[in-house]
Amino acid sequence: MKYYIGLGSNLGKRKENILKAINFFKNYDKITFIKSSKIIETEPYGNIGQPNFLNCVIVIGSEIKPIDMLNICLKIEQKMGRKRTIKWGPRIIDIDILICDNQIVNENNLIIPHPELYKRKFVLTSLNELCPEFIHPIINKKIKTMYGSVD
Ligand code: PH2
Ligand code: MG
Ligand code: MG
Repeated sequence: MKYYIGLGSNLGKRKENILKAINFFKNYDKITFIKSSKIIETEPYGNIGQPNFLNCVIVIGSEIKPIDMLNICLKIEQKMGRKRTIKWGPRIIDIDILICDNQIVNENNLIIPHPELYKRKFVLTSLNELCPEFIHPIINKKIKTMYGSVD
C-alpha cells in the first residue's frame, strides 16, 4: 500500500520536529520511504489563536494495515513528547494518515481518507505537489480539482 501521511508542527523547533518525525518513518523496518513534499509555513486552520505551522506530506510504502499504521503514528507522536491537551491546540508534532491507496476506512478512531482533507488548503497544497491526479475515493474528484476550489 501507498500511504500519504500529513505532518504538522507549531511548537518548539518546528523544522527539526518535522525532520525527526520523517526519520522515524525512514528507520522503520516495514516501511519504505518514498518521498516528501516541500515543508511549507501555513496559517492555523480552525482554532486560529495559535502559532503558524510547518506542514508537509510524506509518501511511504508498507504492507502494514491502516489500524496498525495509526498506532505507529501515535507512538511516534508520543516518543517525540506530544502532550494531548485541547482538540486542535498547538502541538510539537501531529501525524495524520491522509490517504491509503483507494481504501475507505470508517472506524471510531480512524477515518481514511482524512475527513477534513478536502477543506484544508495546507493539506491540498502538498498533495497537489505529490499526486495531483489522485482521485478521492469518496468525493470522486482529483486532488488538483479540490486544490483549485479550496480557499
Ligand atoms: N492541524 C490542525 C488544525 N489546524 N492548521 C495548519 N495550518 N496546519 C495543521 O497541521 C493543522 C491546522 C489539527 O490537526
Ligand atoms: Mg491533524
Ligand atoms: Mg492528528
